[in-house]
Amino acid sequence: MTEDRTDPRDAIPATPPAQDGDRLTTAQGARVDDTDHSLTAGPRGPVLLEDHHLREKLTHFDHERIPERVVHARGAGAHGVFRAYGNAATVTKAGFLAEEGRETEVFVRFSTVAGSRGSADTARDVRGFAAKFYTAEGTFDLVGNNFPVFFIQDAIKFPDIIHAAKPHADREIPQAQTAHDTFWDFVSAHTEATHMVMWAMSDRAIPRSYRTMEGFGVHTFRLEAADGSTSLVKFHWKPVLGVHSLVWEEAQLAQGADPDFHRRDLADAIESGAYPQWELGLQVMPDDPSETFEGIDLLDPTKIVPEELCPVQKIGTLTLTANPTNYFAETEQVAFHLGHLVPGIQVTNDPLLQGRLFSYLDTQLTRLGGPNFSQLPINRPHAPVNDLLRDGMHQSAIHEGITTYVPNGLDDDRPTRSPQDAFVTYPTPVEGDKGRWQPVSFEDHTTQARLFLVSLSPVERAHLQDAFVFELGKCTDEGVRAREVALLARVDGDLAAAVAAELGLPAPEPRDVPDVAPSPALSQRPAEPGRVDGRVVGVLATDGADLEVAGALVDVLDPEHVVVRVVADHGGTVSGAGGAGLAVDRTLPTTRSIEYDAVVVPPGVAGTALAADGRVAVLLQEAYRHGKAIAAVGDGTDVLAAAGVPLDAPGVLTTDGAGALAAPLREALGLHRSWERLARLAGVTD
Ligand code: HDD
Repeated sequence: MTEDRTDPRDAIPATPPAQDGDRLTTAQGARVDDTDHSLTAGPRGPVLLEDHHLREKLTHFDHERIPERVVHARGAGAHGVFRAYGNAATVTKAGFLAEEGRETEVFVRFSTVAGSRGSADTARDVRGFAAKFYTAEGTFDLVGNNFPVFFIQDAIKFPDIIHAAKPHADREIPQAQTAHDTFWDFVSAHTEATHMVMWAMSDRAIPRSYRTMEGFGVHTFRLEAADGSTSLVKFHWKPVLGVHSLVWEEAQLAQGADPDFHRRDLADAIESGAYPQWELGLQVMPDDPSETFEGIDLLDPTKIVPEELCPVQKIGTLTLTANPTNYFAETEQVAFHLGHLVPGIQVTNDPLLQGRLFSYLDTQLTRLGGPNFSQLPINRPHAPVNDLLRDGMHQSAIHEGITTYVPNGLDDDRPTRSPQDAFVTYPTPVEGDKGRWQPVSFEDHTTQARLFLVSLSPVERAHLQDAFVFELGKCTDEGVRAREVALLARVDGDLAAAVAAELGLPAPEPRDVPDVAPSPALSQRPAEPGRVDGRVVGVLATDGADLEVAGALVDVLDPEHVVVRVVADHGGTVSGAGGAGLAVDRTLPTTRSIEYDAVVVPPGVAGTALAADGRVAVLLQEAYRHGKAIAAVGDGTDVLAAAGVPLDAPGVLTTDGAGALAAPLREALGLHRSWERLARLAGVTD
């Protein structure tokens, strides 16, 4: 006789227990009455070893940290969705790219490279742009940066460049920056870094926001279409809001005033419904056996293919719609890997890419404590998984059966294998002698560095020059500075001479420089006003001022997701001239100019204690120096004048009435900065 019993295995929770029920419990589910007092022998006696709750609590806490990423330690993530246009079907069979209208969940992590997890967001650095697509055919990771090139051509040098960029080994300074001897010692000796160094010294290295950054897959990938044809491609992310940067002083200020500047911006934008968007684009090139395009070696990660030679074809849109619920569980534990590939996307022989294929899996083993990291919620594929991997640290699946191998006769030879819809490595021919080779086509290190330089607008070039002066000025070794300046002379004689002069070095010997035509797509200087979502306008306010302007701006700019913030001399509310109250968003002690893309002075502020506060003058002067729109309504002009802001300067808007301000202010925000003013300040012609 069989008893009608339930299977006790059914009671095993499918997911790890967390926050189940209202009662506080131990990790074993025993209810807890007091978590604030240790078990002691009498009110003043020693703590007892017997206190299992205390020991569990402290032990768990002691192990709360995992090793931070050796690079890209500081990051911010978000969830979103990718929607394919369908036009990529001609080049790839990857369903998430090829099928019109197909939506795929994505998790993106943005990061800086050099700084540790607690470093500031606005350091001059490359930004990581890593996207995990949870496709129906398996997970695909596009692990890119906001620069299209890299410092080195071969992964074997990666530990060296990173050691050189990280803080000095003796004192562990400086944090999160390349403005020090070892970095410049390395890049001045490894001339292949020259192109990337130009990007790193440009405004691209200090983005205004993650939302206004381009992203690049950097390497050339091989796409495979349903008909078996292949092409060589480069991936691009194009931000719908345009590409915009901070200016250097602003980036430096933010490091103190708001070290979470980018992280906050991303989370606030998503929370307010100003969903960040990028279009994914492809540069598609023939899969020629030479693996070159117009003479550019496509396996060299220090080279771009100018968009003018091969336009970027947009194939879908990524929209970030949700912030992580838990930073550690999602942003910290997400594990990217270039080997996470799906049918239709193949790697090439780029030696940097090849080394990365090893490093990313390897690093997760230490960082996430073992080989089962793909079982962590954020790393779980959204496609069905049926692998033959078993056991190991942190195994949380309960596998069934005894046949952990194939072929097998005990389970009908399951799981089945077939090339149908599988990732099958594309058969590219390989031959050659084993050796540590340096391809001749990898030897030109200056042409594209110059291409980048000559493509910049005059203001961007001036900023780049200032960045060289700052960074090399922080190097103490004169030999390092001189070597870098000599290298610069191979890119541009004027730039090298100007940097040398500011450093107090002799002018470098003139060198022949390559003759290149500019690629206008490389400049960030906008030709016309773009979108303004998430931009912030600060309105100075004090009791008795005419605050109608704030309301007028909200009416016009709010539908475009512009945030209008009231900045006052006290918290709570300010009452305007008409008596109406306005909630205060920021007070002088807690704010700094970096928080605003434009500053507005309404009528009635002049002559008040607010206007006389030195911090208002600093705020306006910084906004002026940083090329931001500054507006004054009525006698607000007196406040600008008192702060030394020239009323006739470009980007300084003065009107009599609140209503007339919104349209010109919107236009100024759309241009990001007054480029004309920045040009005047830099002493160049725009
Ligand atoms: Fe890398 C992290 C991007 C070269 C080794 N890398 C990492 C991240 C990004 C990139 C965005 C952060 C991922 C995240 O948010 O978790 N890395 C790049 C790009 C490169 C590049 C665009 C050149 C084109 N990386 C590169 C090389 C190596 C590595 C040549 C080693 C041979 N990268 C790593 C790593 C990291 C990493 C050590 C640290 C944490 C991680 O992988 O998961 O394995």
